[in-house]
Amino acid sequence: MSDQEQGNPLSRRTLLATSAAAGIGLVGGATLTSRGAMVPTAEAQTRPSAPARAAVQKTEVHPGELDEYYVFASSGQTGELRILGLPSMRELMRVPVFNRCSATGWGQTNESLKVLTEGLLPETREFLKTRGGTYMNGDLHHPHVSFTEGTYDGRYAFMNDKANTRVARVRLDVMKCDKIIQLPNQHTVHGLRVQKYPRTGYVFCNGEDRVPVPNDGLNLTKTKDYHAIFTAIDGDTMKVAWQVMVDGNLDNVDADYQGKYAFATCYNSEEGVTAAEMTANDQDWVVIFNLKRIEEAVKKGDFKEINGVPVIDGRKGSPCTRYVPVSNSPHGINTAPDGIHVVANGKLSPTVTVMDVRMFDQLFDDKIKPREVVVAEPELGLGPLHTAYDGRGNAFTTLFIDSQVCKWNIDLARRAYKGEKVNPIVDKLDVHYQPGHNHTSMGQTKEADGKWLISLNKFSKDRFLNVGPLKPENDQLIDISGDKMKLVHDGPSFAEPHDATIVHRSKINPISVWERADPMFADAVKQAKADGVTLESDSKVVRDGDKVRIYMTSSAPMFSLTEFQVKQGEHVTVYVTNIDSIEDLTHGFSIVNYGIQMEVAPQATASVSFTADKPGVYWYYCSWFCHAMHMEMKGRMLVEPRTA
Ligand code: RUQ
Ligand code: CUA
Repeated sequence: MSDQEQGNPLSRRTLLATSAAAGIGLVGGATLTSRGAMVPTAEAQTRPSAPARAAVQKTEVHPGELDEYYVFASSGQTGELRILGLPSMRELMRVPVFNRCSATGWGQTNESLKVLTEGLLPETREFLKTRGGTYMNGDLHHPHVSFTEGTYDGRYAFMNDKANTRVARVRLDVMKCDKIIQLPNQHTVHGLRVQKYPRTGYVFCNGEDRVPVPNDGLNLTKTKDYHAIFTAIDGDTMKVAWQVMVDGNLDNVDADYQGKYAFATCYNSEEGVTAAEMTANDQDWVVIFNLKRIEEAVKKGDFKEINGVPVIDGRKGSPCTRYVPVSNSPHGINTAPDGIHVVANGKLSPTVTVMDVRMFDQLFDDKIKPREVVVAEPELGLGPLHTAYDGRGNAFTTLFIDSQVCKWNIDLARRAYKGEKVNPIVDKLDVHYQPGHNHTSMGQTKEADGKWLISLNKFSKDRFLNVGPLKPENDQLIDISGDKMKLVHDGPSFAEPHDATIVHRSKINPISVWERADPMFADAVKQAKADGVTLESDSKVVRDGDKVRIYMTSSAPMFSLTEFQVKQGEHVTVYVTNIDSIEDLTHGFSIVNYGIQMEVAPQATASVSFTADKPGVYWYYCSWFCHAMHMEMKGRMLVEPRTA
C-alpha cells in the first residue's frame, strides 16, 4: 500500500520531487515541519482529493443508520436467496427457496410445500413420492428483479435452480417465495435473466445440458440427438410461454432494452459430452433469439408440442435465431445500460466480444453477416467471466485467472477495433481471489449510477481467520466513483454467492405485517371456513375421519390452546394464526421430538401436517423470541395410544 493510501497527503517520493522543483517548504498544500514531517494544511485537508487518488465513498453505516442499497444475492448450492445491505455488506435476511429451512419451516409447512410441489413435473412428483415429496437441494445461481421500462419495479425476484431445473419467484413485498416451476424438456436451468422492456414479462431460462427430448430412456447414447432448450416463462403466471431448441448448449443469457431480443452464450458448439470434446473448436457462439418471430411462430402453430409446451426449432437456419461466432467457451453475457452494447465474456479467451444490438434487425433480415454485429473485441486479461457497467461508458470485467477486475472503456474498445492506436483498459484492481460474477449499483438497468461494484470471489484463502478446510468465499466491495477502483471491504460468505443484483432502496417497499387476505395462506383460510372456524379468534379441534385439524392463535406470550389431544395414528394439521399486529413480533411453533418447527410472522397463518404416530406427552413451544415470557409460551400435545 502506498503512503497516499495510508492517509498521508503526499508520499515521500512526491515530496522530494516537488520540493526540489519548488525549492520551498510549502508544497502541494502541505507544510514541512522543522523535523521534516509533512503536515497537511487546513486547505489540503478539506479540498477534494487529487486526481491520482481514487474518491472514497463512505462505507461505514453507523448503528441505527440504514443502507442505501439492497443486494439480492444468490447462495448457489445452499439454495436460498440472501438479502444484504450495501455499502455495509451486512446480511439482512435469508429467504429460503429451493432449500429447507429449520428456522422458518420452509419445506415443512403446508404453505411452503404447496409452493415447492405444485409446479413439479408429473414424472418428478412420481419420482419423489418415496423421497418426501420434495427435493432437498437446489443450486440457486442467478437472482434478477423484475423490470418496468428498463429499470427495477420492485415486484418480484426470479431465480434459477441449476440442480433440479426449476425457476422460482420471490415476492418482494413480503420477501417470500410464492411460485416454483420445473421446466419440461430442458436439463438444468443455468443462465436466467428477465425481460427489461416494456416489462417482465418474460423470464429467460437457459438449458445448459443437452439431453434427448423427450428424455424418456429410448435414446441413451446417440448424443447427436441430444438437445439444449431455451425457455421463456411468463413472469406473471409462472407458466412456460414457449421453448426453443438450439444447436450447441446454453450458458448465460441477457436481454436488450428494446424488448426485441434475448441472447445466450454457448460453450459447447461441438455438442460433445466430455470436456475435451466440448472445448475442441476454436470458436463457439452467441445465439440471438428474436422474440417477435418466436411469438409469431407460436401463433402460427409452427412448433412441436412436447410435454405440454410449444417447442420451436431454433437450430441453425431458423428464422427465429442467429448464431454469432465468438471465441471458444464464452461465459457471461451482459447488456450495457446504454441499451446498445452487449458483452460476451471470453472465459478461455482473454477477450470479450462486444456486439451492437442496433445491428440485430439487419442480421435477422440477412443484410449483414453474423460477425458484422461485433464492434469491439478488447483483450483484457486471463479468464474474463462477467461484466458490469458504471453508466458512464465504462465496463468492469472479472478476470478469474488473473484474480483481477479490469475497468475498460467501451468507446475506446470500439475505436481500437477499428484500428486506432488506443488502449481501452483504464484500470486494473487485484481482488482476492478468482472472481466470478461482479455487479455495479443499479448497473443492470438504465439507471446505472456508477457508485459501487461488488466482486464475488470464489476463494478467500488467507483473507479471514481460518475456519478449517472449508473456507468462506469473499464478496469484495469496490468504490468505482473515481477514475481508479478502490477496494473498501472484504465480506466472507457461505456457499456460494454466485450472482447478485444491487437495487437502490427506493425501488423496494416491503410490508412489515401480513395482510390477512394474503394468498400465501389462502388455503388455511378456506379450510377454516369449511370447518366453521374464524382463524383470528377461534381455538378448535376439528375431527374429520382420521384427520384432526387443530386451530389456535398466538399472542405474546400465549398460544390460545395450552393443550390438545389426538389419537395415535391420526393425521394432524396444526394451524397457528399470529394475532399480534405489532411489527417484528414473530412467533414460532415447535413440537418437541416430533421434528416440527415453523415461523408465524405478525398476522400470518402457518400450518403443518404430520402423523401422530408416537404416543405420549409432547410439549410444543414458541421458537421465535417474542416476549419476556417467551420461555413459558408453550402447551402440550397429548397423543393417546392406539387401542387394539
Ligand atoms: S455463472 S461465475 Cu452460474 Cu452465473 Cu458465472
Ligand atoms: Cu411467541 Cu416466542
